[in-house]
Amino acid sequence: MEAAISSAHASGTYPARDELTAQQMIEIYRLMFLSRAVDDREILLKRQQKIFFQISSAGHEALQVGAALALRPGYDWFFPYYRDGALALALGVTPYDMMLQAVGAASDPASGGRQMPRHWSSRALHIVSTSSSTATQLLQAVGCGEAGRAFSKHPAMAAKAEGDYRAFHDVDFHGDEVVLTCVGEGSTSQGEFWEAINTASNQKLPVIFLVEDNGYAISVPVEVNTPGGNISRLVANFPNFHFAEIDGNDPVVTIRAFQEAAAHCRAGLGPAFIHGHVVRLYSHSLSDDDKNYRSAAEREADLLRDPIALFRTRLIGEGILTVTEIDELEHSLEREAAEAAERALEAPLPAVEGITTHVYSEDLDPTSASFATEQPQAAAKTDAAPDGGKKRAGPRTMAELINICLRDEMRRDPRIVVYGEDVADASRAEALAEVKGKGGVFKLTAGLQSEFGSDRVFNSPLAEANIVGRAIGYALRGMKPVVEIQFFDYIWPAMHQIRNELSVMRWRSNGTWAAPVVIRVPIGGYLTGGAIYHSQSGESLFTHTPGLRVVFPSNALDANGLLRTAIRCDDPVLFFEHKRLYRETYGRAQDPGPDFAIPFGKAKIVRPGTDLTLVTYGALVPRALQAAQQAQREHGIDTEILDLRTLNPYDWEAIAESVRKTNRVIVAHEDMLSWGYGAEIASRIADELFHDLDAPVRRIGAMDTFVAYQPKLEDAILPQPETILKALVSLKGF
Ligand SMILES: Cc1ncc(C[n+]2csc(CCOP(=O)(O)OP(=O)(O)O)c2C)c(N)n1
Ligand SMILES: [Mg+2]
Repeated sequence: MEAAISSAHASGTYPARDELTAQQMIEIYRLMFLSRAVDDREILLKRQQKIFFQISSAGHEALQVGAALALRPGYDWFFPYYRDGALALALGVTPYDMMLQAVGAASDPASGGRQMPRHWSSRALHIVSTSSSTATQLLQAVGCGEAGRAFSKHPAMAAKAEGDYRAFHDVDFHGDEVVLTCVGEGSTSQGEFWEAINTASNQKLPVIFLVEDNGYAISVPVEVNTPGGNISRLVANFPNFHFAEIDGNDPVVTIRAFQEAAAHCRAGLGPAFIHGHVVRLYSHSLSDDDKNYRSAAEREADLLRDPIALFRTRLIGEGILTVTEIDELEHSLEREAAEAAERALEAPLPAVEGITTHVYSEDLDPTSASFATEQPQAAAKTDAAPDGGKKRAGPRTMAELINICLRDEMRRDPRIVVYGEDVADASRAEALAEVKGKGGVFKLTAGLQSEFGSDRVFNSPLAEANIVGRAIGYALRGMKPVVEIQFFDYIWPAMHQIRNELSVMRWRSNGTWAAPVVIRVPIGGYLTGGAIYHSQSGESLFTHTPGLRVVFPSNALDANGLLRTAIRCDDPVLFFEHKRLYRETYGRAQDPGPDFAIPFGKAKIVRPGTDLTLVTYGALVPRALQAAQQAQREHGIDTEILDLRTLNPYDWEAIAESVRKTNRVIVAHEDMLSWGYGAEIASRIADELFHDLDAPVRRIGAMDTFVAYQPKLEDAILPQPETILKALVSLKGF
């Protein structure tokens, strides 16, 4: 891409107004006017139906140009939002880049035609890929700031390594770097806004939050979103912040404000909050008409505060430019925008064949042989499990082998951080002299803080979007967050970050950015008393999300080997851990050692058989084994059981091979039957293996309801070994 740093930056950091040269004043005007000219040209193209969407920066230019000129592209980090055209331009995105976005050209540097225009992205400038979701970027900015601090404090973390995701993530950082993230005033109503300033404040992170307050969120005026109508008043008590509420229509004021904010952040004093009052001169977007909800008087009052008109008058009034000179400058900028548009309209469009490129990493394939070290190493040493288990040899539980894998990987890879609710041994680390430590409600992270310190293992606030949003920010910088959502039942506040950000980051940025986060999630029922909020399943909601890898081990050894692959690979992974299996006698194993990995997408035949195939995973594996043994004993039915182990990718070849042999198949899972994971597998079997089937494809799943507290109800709701036995007998007799 054309990532030329604008001439304003090339001339260095801007001085305060009384020191701004005439040349710098003209440069500010040039950037503001160019931004407006690009907006206006895009609007024309949209009216001519040559592009398909437009959303402008009109009225926000002085605020955004001020921000850009006070900061350093390619050094500081930027998490903008869709209205930040002038910011992007002033950071170094060119009008041609913008027009390529508008057209949706193959060479659109932000997304290759995948995203709407004005969804920015430039690795060279450190502009992280932007989504349409309001406020998700704020938590990512916080994680980015944390990562920068971690690298500065522990430079060894940045070391390059071959053989895992680190080979594809070069790290750059500066001890005094700043992160800027921008948001509209309406979007400050999102919970994630508050979650972000919470952590930035608490950790004194060098993040500048810019609220661009144009008084409207589409048609909703500020007083509806913000009690009292002023966000500055509401945030004023957050500690460690530098606050500034400013007139965002005057670029001299805005540059000064951002310089002061950046100085506060660079000095390590904490985050900054800049609340800029601006005007929205055009409607929300070209799909909106503000005449439908704003009075004429109000719109006209905004026009009088147009930052470009005001600055134009000032340049002329101060004798910096004559009317003729400024007219000439404006004409040349309009021509620049028009020429950029003409060139972009000629640019080749993206090829249809490339649509699925970058859904997953193109560099590191977690199904590949490099992850196939499945032969466990020679008998493990008798190290104590970090959760304080007694020194002993012998088989380990799934909980222990997950804990051991985390420990081994953290020893090997300094870029791993582990956090979530209650995962630390003790946030007040001094207490560890006299207490054992918590280490997770299921003790899966026990001992990790004690060994690796509080910079690498720590508690998050009780806020799931906070956990995942920050993890994305960490991962964008090349770190490996392995975070925990305490119970699957509480993953929903993070769903927005997972579905609209984590999974899509690589695809939407056309391979420029990636967020290979691991999210460990205890899941499932059969707990006796877990009920609705501690026993649900729901994995198909995540397998229905492209971009995510979904893992669901049924035993200790698989959990250990698959978690290692999850951590080393370069895709985001949802790692489901069945709570009932954590300490089960079934599936215990010796510690296989620190290099044991299992590739994704390889099912395991846990019981070979000839009469029919049972495809399953998770807690149904031991239940299926029990049913199959009984079926053999009492009915002479020889069942082959396939444990899928990973749900996306899944091992279609193994399923097909088994079905071709047995000609009968049942897909069984703990999750609800309707629209469940089995529906997809059953449908594909019916479609592709129709001629190999001697009987219909059957499915087993929970009743289409929630998991109940009373064990009698839970037993009836979830599939039991008897349910499976019945299905085996029925299908064999079909
Ligand atoms: C999570 C989410 N909800 C709703 C929308 C639809 N939407 C897009 S912009 C917008 C208004 C945003 O207003 P504000 O934050 O004030 O920013 P402005 O557009 O005024 O700059 C809404 C509701 C969205 N993009 N994301
Ligand atoms: Mg607004």
